[in-house]
Amino acid sequence: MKHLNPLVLLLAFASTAGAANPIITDVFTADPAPLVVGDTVYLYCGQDEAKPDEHYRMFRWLCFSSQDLKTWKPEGSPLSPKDFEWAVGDAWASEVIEKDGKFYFFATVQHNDSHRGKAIGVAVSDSPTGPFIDARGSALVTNDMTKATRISWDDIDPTVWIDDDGQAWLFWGNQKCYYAKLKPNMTELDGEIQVIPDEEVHAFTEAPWIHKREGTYYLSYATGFPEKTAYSTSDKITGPWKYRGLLAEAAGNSNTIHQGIINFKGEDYFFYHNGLVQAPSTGGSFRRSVCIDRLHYNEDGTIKRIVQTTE
Ligand code: FUB
Repeated sequence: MKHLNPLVLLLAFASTAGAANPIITDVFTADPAPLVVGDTVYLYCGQDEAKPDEHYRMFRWLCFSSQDLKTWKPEGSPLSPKDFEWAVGDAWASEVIEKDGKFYFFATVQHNDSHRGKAIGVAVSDSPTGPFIDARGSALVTNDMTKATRISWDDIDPTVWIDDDGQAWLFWGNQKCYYAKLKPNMTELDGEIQVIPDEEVHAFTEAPWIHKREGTYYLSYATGFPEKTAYSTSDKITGPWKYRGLLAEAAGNSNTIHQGIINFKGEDYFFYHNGLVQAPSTGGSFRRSVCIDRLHYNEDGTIKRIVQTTE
């Protein structure tokens, strides 16, 4: 039998090591929010710590960094709900954005006033890896502010977009997609909270994410339940939005999928989570794992259906 050169074997392994889905295999990770800073992608996600028969148990957010989207360096936990004195737990979905050299961590938590339900806080740091500190000492958005509130968990899943004119916008929601301007300090809303009309976001569930390409704004979001990913487009950040169809089918063995989209080194990527078995542990809707797959556009700017892979 012909023996393979061990160096060739090593290089073959090294070129794929870490490239497989899920991208993190030693802990369960959910709600990916990727941020590009120069030649590095910082990935923020919640850690799922539920046992196989438990529902959400999420005590902290984790950060990982990568220069090639294959090898991920753990950067520890830059923030937890305990860092918001007015919160009592639940490290649900988040997004971090850079403005003027500072990093703003918009995070979903459970408010300590049970009438307020889930709420959105904002923490700030000079570094993408933290530590982040509460920038307000109170919730940025709470349940009693949104006029269309019907459930205690509708103020979740913040996503932030800074437009070409420097204006920052916050989008969030469950069942309804809300949006509002942020003041230049990034820590206060500026003006009324708006609601995107239902017909502009088809069967909106949660997890809005904004990105822009060639003058078109893309609003992607989880639709239905179990969730798939859908998207709408507009030529203005304030809409009106036109529903464009499905972007991704339901994620394996998870009721949620929660996507994040970036362009990195000229290529487009779709981050999401699934609940597939992660040897030697069982996955599921509350034991999720972050995955990455390629995102491709058609010539007319519509997005091709994401192919979920294990590679
Ligand atoms: O991880 C907790 C919640 O599940 C998130 O806030 C939602 O987007 C869903 O993924």
